Amino acid sequence: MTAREDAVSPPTIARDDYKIMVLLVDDQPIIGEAIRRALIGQPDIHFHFNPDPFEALSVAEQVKPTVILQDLVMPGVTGLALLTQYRSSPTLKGVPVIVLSTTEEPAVKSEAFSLGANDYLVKLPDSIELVARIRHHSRAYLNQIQRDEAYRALHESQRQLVEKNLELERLTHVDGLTGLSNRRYLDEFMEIQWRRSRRKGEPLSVLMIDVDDFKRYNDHYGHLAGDEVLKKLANIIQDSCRRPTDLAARFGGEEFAVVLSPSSPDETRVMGEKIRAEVERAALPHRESSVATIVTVSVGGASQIPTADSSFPSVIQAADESLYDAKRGGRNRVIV
Ligand code: GH3
Ligand code: MG
Ligand code: MG
Ligand code: MG
Repeated sequence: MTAREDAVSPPTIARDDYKIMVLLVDDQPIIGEAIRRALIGQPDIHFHFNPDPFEALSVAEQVKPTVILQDLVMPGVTGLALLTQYRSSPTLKGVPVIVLSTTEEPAVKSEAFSLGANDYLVKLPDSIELVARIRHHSRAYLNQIQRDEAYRALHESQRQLVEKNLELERLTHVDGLTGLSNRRYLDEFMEIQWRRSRRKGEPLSVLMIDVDDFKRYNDHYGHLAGDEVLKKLANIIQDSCRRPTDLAARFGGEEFAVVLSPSSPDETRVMGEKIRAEVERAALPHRESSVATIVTVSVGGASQIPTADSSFPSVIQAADESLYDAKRGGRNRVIV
């Protein structure tokens, strides 16, 4: 048993549950008549005779045989050439082919098998043996189709499970309103970057960004309009993070955090200023602001080289203190 059969073992098709479709491709109508007569009295065996070898492929694709009886010697094209064509057709490549030939030459038989024939009968075969072989090959084919379908279904359900897990993982890391990373992911990321910066002796920098007079914004424009502002600010902040190692996150409420690693205090200040200026440029109206007539943000930043006795919250705390200074200093400004 193959690993595939082991993984999925669907019930074998019972003999009466399927219809057998025999397609005979032979240039001689008299052979067609003889095979038709041999199959009389087998209600589950359907028969289609095609005397035109040039039509063989398209007829086979329409008829959907469970087994093909294939003549070898025909005018214009050989049965072995047709066999090769069946084997390279996506819809026919698995269909069993019984070669029907007048020759008993071992070399011909050998070539037929090497080109993908499943069986070889010398004309005219005994009708009991013919029926037995037709049943045998059709059953094997139909069982294989059923196994393939069960395997595909299993594969599909596994794929869906993997996708659901990825989606769940994404949801635990993403802020629902803005689509930025959430606080939980920020903490995980900071922990990793803090250790990495410590190993390398490089500074780790954080910007804390807080909307100015946002309570007044909500009071005047409503909470839903406030949510829309947060989404727009999130986009502006995300767009400012160009380096793959930069992370933009929603820290909570109307506060955002950006992690920059590695960055000097000067680079950190430049980045903070860029974000502040982009928010200003967006010119989102805010009539009740104490600073201007548009939405503005205050930004506090800090840059620290991790030491053995420090941990990542210390750089967040330092950035938060700078933010407080920016607020006290009049808002809409950057202090690093
Ligand atoms: P400051 O300039 O000092 O930062 O003033 P502020 O009004 O922005 O500061 P404060 O901390 O007093 O108010 C923050 C406001 O942010 C209060 C709260 O209603 C609002 N806020 C927090 N989270 C959300 C949110 O998810 N959506 C909306 N619309 N508002 C929020
Ligand atoms: Mg012939
Ligand atoms: Mg705040
Ligand atoms: Mg605020």
